[in-house]
Amino acid sequence: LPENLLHHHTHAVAANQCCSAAVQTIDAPVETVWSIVRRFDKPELYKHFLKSCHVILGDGGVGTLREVRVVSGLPAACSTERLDILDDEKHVMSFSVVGGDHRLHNYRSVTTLHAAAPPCGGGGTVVVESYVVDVPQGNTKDETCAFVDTIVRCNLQSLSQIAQNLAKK
Ligand code: A8S
Repeated sequence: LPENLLHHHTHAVAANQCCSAAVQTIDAPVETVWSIVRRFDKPELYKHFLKSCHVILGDGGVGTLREVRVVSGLPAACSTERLDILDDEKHVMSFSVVGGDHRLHNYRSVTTLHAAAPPCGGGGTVVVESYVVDVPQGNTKDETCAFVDTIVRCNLQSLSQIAQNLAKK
């Protein structure tokens, strides 16, 4: 296992929190996938549950704050998020939710990209995304993880589609 993989995906999880991770292989080079993931100002490029994003502070580097608005039909309206890690060499990005009108308090996620090794997917990318979040009042850990896992998996599938299309051009 890559050394930074365990490091970045090891979270301190309090008693009232839950955590999980998702993995997605993508048939596109790491740099292509990274060009999408690193754009903290444009998450709606691949997160289809978001309808808009505005940077409210910063220039896209660590410390930048964004406010995203969520499509209707979800138990959420908006979220304020801070960029915590953006490492262009190691391909690590992390953000945390610092406010907003939704139920995922203290959500924090880390996304890392890894070059896929031959024979399975040489030239491709393996994306690992892990998160930790408070379990909302009235919900169980399992319910919370099921809700978040669904969103994260949709985002990673859409990231895969977009990166693969970019790579083909
Ligand atoms: C991400 C991951 C998640 C985003 C969640 C889990 C969210 O944007 C949506 C619905 C919610 O209820 C919470 O990488 C929140 O964006 C789609 C508004 C935070």
